[in-house]
Amino acid sequence: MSRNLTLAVAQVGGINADDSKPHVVARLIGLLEEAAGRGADLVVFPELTLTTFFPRTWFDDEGAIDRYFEKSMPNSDVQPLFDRAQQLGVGFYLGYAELTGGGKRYNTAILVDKQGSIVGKYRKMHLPGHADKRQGLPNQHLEKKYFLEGDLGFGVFDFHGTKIGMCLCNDRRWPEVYRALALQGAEVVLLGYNTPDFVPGWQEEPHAKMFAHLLSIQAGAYQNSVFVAAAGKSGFEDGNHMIGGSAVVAPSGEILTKAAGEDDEVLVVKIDLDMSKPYRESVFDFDAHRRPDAYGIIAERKGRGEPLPVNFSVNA
Ligand code: CDV
Repeated sequence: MSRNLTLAVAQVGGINADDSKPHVVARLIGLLEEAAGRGADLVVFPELTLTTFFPRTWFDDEGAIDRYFEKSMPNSDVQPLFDRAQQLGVGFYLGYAELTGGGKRYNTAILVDKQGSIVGKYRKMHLPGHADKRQGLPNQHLEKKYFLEGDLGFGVFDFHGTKIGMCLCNDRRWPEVYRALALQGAEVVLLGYNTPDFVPGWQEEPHAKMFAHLLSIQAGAYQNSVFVAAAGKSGFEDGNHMIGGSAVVAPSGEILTKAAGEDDEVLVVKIDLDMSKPYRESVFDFDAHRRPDAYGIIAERKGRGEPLPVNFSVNA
């Protein structure tokens, strides 16, 4: 008997700095209702869903960023989303800026089950950008200034019988992320992202940005026999453009569904979780074929200044 999960990806068009959180949450509830109406079990929202992508802005007044951070979750602004999801019997993944009681700031995602309980949490590990103020540029990318590196590792969480891994935006470009999750048995990897056209020091043609985004999630899915569900905040936000391309990818690496535009858009796809089996039991049977003993051997020996294996030759 096949094991199915109906996955929804809620792409969110731009959110401007003066959009209030209740207004944003009402918008998310609209997307959630559409997804639930189309049979979704789980809805994926983007990274930093509740606010504009504020790391593009340098604030001289450190306190000015506080309004973008959530001091608790759920809180009074976000509770209506939790309540509506629980009423509809649908779970969700939500990215937001977290400020802990101890004053630490993280770029965070949570997984909420169909009963409205938070059953998983992830704090972004690969923080791109810089911490210094770059002069003469249209915008900054200050994730290294505003967030600490995540301290929770890459966890896998149970969502009503499905094993879910989570990551955020830049994480999707790092193959180790999917592998760390797949080695723990993840079946579906959830990803929220904000990918601006302009990133200081990282120039790519717009078409190359979309290509690299899709390449990363398709390769991650295929090489690890997982589904990847990616939700972007996209389009124009405070005058800055971010790519769309929200999508669901199968363990074959094929795109099952992809956003048509850059506005609010709900994608729904019913997946058969056992589709990963033929891959996991053959070409990507990790226990049978992976060679963790071999991968590090040359690099590690070189790093330690030790001689290479006697017969080692680059031409061997
Ligand atoms: N929010 C992100 O992590 N953005 C990065 C880049 C564009 C800085 C990304 O990998 O999409």
